[in-house]
Amino acid sequence: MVSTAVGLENIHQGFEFTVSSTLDTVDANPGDGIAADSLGRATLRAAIMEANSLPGSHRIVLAGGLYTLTRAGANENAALTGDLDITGDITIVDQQIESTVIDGGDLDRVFHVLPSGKLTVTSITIQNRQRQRQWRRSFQPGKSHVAECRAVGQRGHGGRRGDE
Ligand SMILES: [Ca+2]
Ligand SMILES: [Ca+2]
Repeated sequence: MVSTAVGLENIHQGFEFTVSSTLDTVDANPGDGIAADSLGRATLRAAIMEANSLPGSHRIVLAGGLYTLTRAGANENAALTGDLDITGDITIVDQQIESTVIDGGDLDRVFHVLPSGKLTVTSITIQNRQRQRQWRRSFQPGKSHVAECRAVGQRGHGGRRGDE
């Protein structure tokens, strides 16, 4: 994927972050309004860290492709390692040009919505998650909305809808 700095614009009271790299790297400076790692790459994890650190409702737009989580370290709640922790108000969508897959890499859950967080995910396939039974906990009722997503298990138990 192209590794350019994120283009962002202020929409309503929040930001829109466009992810341009499928790598799994952390934001270099959370809170500066820019989703970028130390090399300027706008990654999904950087966008989530940035959105978590800013007040308001934010949108993260993914280009199609495979986003694999590669930073080992479960039981961490700052989105630095393992699952992508959501503490802000975040909507994740894809551009619906081609399919978008977020792969947990068997490291942890994919998303963890903490009590302060709110997550909406649309039209994205989630696969290779550990802790399959924590799907509901990862998307707490009232705090998250998962629409038109597919959850694909790691042992071929595919196709379970994740809209709950
Ligand atoms: Ca930043
Ligand atoms: Ca985590």
